[in-house]
Amino acid sequence: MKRRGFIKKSSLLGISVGIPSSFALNLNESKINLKKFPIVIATWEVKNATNKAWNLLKNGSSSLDAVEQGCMIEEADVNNQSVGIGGLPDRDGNVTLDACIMNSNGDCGSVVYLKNITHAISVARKIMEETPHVMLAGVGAEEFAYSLGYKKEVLLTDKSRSDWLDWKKNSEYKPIINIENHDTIGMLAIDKNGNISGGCTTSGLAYKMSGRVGDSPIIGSGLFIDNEVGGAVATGLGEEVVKTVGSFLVVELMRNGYSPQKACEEAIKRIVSKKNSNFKNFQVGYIAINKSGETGSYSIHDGFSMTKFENNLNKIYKSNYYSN
Ligand code: SD4
Repeated sequence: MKRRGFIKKSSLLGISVGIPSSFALNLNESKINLKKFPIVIATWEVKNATNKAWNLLKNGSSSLDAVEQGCMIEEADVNNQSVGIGGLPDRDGNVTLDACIMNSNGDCGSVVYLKNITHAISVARKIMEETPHVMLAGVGAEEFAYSLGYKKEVLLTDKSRSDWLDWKKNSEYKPIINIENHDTIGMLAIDKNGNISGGCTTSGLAYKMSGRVGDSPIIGSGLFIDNEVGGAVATGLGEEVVKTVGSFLVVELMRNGYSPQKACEEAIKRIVSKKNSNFKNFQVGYIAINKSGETGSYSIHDGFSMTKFENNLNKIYKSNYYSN
């Protein structure tokens, strides 16, 4: 595929230009087959997480409970160095977590720069449900969590500490292409009633500047749900996702008739076709689901994958990608 072949100048407001009206999603006429549900998808290879979510969904839990508890599996996994406990620290050695969650009513909660608490996704949910706010940061978020009974924990494991000390020898900061099979977890689920929720949780970029916050807790960038249309979630270099409001863009493209796959592809094209984009040096990936349970995933480079649990099958799908 040639780059110039997909350079588009369309703005967010103009994205429906060129889409035949017959192709655009007619929300009233869309036929939802509830028999297809539940379904859950997640970024990267996280079968344990999708398994947890699926079991809850099968037993009639809401998509919100499913994505929260699915994300918690990865947050608690000390071997996943991109999420929760065991996450790689910033360049000063602090593990700081970002997360957000969004339900089918369009309510959302987000936590940024959270220290000392593994389950950032649950704190985000509590912010959504128990405060008048959407987002809490840093010490305020931590104090709020303690007020709910969360315990202070040490998130820097021996392994992550020694990786950080190794890194400090050269202190080279490069948001290089990401080819690990574990990463930020973004999860989207549709429950038996056809309602969509999503969650996203991360320790952010390894060795980031102190105070840096990425896309993952930013509603519309790291995650967006519109229960009439679908949901999307992002992984990779957050700065590039924020600049294109990536997840909202994917959902809005689906509203305008794109399939989840095409919507992910178009959102990646927005990043790589930006003037002076140095996309060769970083990775971004999206996954998406629409109201009928169709899914898509796409990334800039090879190495991205999606885990999907549907029809009693928990499977990893390698994503198509734009370029090597
Ligand atoms: C961030 N998007 O903080 C996250 C990191 C990530 O794959 O997803 N890495 O920018």
